[in-house]
Amino acid sequence: MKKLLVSALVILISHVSFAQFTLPALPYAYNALEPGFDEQTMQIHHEKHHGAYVSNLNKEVTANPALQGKTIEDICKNVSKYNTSVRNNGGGHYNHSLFWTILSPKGGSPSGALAEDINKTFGSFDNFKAQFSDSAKTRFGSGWAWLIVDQNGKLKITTTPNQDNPLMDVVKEKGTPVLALDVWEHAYYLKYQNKRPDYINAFWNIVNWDEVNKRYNEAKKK
Ligand code: MN3
Repeated sequence: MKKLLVSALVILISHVSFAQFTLPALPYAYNALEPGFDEQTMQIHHEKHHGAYVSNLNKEVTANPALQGKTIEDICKNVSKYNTSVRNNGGGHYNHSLFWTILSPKGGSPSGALAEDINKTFGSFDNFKAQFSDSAKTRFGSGWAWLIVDQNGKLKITTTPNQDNPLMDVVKEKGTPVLALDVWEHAYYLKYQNKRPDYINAFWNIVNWDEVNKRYNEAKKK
């Protein structure tokens, strides 16, 4: 019996040590972003969709020693070295981890250097919102809209298909993401059905601009 317990424990510990990536807890309750992002969508999106990216990515890590000990940023930056499952699930994990942190029930607007840069680059905050919304609306199929600091330190709006992101060495427009919007149907279909523009409008009321400011300042230092 004792032996059995010990081997069960060993199996458990070795299993845990292989979980290189974990599903991060949301920094707010599932219903905190209501009415814009509804509770049921948030729960399924976080637990089931993001959860699946994490567990599939961990399966790839177990199968491929080259991934072991690597950060998710590192994997994204060198994603051309790995298979499609790493690209899709690694991207899915990075993108959603970022997405949850740039949302907040508080809302608000950009401030400081980011606000100035947005005005300088896009003319005004309203122009920026219009251009970003338009990119998000017209991203065909599943994908993401981004505000990035590009390799020349300039703000830029981009989109990527599937779970690709601007860190990846396979995308055309590279940079450090500071704001992200998931435009997969799973992000909005329960509440908004086919009305992606309504979901995008709701997004603007729940952006965590403190976090976006922080990401912008860090990206500019690079
Ligand atoms: Mn998603």
